[in-house]
Amino acid sequence: RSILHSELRGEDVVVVSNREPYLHQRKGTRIEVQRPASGLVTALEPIMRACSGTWIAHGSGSADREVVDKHDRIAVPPEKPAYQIRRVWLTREEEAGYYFGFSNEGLWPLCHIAHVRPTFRTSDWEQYVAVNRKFAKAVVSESRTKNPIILVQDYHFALLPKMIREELPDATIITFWHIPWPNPESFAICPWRNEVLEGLLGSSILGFHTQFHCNNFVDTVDRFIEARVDRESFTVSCGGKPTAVRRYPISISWPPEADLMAKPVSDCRRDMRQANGLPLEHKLGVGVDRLDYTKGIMERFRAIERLLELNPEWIGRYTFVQIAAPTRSGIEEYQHHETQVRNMAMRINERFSARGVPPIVLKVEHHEPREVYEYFRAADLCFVSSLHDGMNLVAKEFVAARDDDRGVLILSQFTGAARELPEALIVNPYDADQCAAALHIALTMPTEEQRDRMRLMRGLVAEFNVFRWAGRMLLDAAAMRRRSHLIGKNG
Ligand code: ADQ
Repeated sequence: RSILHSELRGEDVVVVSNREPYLHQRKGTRIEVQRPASGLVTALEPIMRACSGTWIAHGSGSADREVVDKHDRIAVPPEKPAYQIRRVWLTREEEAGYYFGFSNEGLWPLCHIAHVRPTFRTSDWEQYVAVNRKFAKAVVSESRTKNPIILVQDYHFALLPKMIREELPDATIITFWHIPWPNPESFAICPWRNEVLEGLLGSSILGFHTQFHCNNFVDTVDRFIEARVDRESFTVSCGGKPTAVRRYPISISWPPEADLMAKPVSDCRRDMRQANGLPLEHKLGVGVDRLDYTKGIMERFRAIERLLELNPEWIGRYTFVQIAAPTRSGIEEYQHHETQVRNMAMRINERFSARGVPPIVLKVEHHEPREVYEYFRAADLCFVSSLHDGMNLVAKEFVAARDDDRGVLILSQFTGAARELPEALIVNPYDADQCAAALHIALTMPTEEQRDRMRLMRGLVAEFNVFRWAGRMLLDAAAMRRRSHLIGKNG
C-alpha cells in the first residue's frame, strides 16, 4: 500500500472500466448505494482508495443520474470520499451492441472454454467501436497532464488503448485483461480479430493473470498481424511503441475490511444455519458466484447429487447454499442457464430432502459483501467449480474470511487461482465422481489438516494481495516512464 502511495503521489491516474464501483439504486423515495458483484471492482476499489484519482465508468444504476453534479461526477466512497467517479451515459442501442452484444455474447464466450458459442454481429461491433471512442474522449478530457497513467480494464475496451495513444502519445497505458486469452485457432473465430489485437497493442503494458494467457496472446499476435515479437523480453511492437506483455495474478485486499470480519465465526455458524432453518451441528457448504455459465454451477450441483448417491449418510445432514447474483439477464443464454440451474436444484431437492431439509438452497439475489463473508465464515467448505476462470476471487475471499484456520476449499483446476492455491482440494468440475469424492473428503477432514492447509493458503493470499498486484504493474510502469524520460533527455 505504501508503494502505491509513493509511486502515485501527484500522478494523474485515471481508471476506465465498464462497471462502476458504486451503484445508486432508487428504492421508493430513498436512494440506496450498492457494491456490485464484480471481481474487477473488488480488486480495484482498494487501489483507488489508496491513490485517489478518477474512475470512468458506464452509469448503470437506476438513480445514478440523480446523484452526480453537472460534470457527471460524484466523490466516493460515500462514507469517506477518496476519489471521483465520472459517469459516461450510454444509449439503449449502445449498451445492447457494445455490452450485451460484442462484449458478452462475443468476446466473453470466445475467451472462455465453456462450450457456449460466441455470436458476432456487425451491428454490435459498430456500437463497440462507437462506445470505445466515447470512453476515449472521456479519458482525454479527464487527463490533467500530457502523460497520465491510465488503467484500462477488461475486454469491454480492447480498442481503447490505441484510441488513447493517438490522442495522448506520451500516456502510460496499462491494460488488464481479466479473463483468459484463448489459443490462436479459437481467437481466429472473431471476425475483427486484427482490430482487437491492434487496439490492445496501443498499451504500454498488457497484463493477464497467468503466463499461459500471456503466451496465448503473443502466439495470436504472431499468427495474425504484422508485429515484431520479442519472446525473450515478452514485448510486441506493432508500428508504434512496444507493449510489454506481463503476468500479474490479481488478488484481494489484505487484511480484509474489519467490517467484513466483525461477527465472530461461532455467531456466523449459528446465524447462517438458523436463517436457513438448519440445526447447529448441520454441515454447510457454500458457493458464491455471478449466475454465469462459466462458473460451473450445474456441475457443482451434479457433484452434490453424486455425493448423496454414493454417501447417503449425508442426506439430511449436509446442505449447500448457493448464492447466485443475477447477471447479464438481458442475454438469452443467461436466461436459459438460470432456468436450468433452478430446475436442477429443484430436481435434486425433490430427490434428496429429508425431514424438510433440502440438500441445496439456491438464492438468486444480490448480497452485500458483509453477508457473503458471514456465509464464508459459517461454512464447513466452499466449492468453486468454474469451467474456466481468469483468476476467481471467491476462492481467495473464502481463505481470507477464515481467520479461525478452519474450512476446506474445493477448487476447479481451470481457475487461475488453482495455480496459486495447491493446498485446496483441486478438482476437474467435469468429473462428478471426483468432485463428489472431494466433497466427502472435505466433510470428514480432520481439523488439524484443515488448519495446515488453510494456514498455507492464508500466507499466500496475505503476501500476494491486491496491493502487490497493482504495485507490480505500477512499478513496471514507473520504470518505463523513467527510461523514456532519460531517452527523451539524451535525444
Ligand atoms: P468475476 O467473473 O466477476 O471476475 P470473481 O473473480 O470470482 O469473478 O469475482 C466475483 C466477485 O463478486 C467477488 O468479490 C465475489 O465476492 C463477488 N460476488 C460473486 N457472486 C456474488 C454474489 N452472489 N453476491 C455478492 N457478491 C458476489 C472477473 C474474472 C475473474 C477474475 C476477476 C478479477 O472472470 O476470473 O478473478 O474478474 O480479475
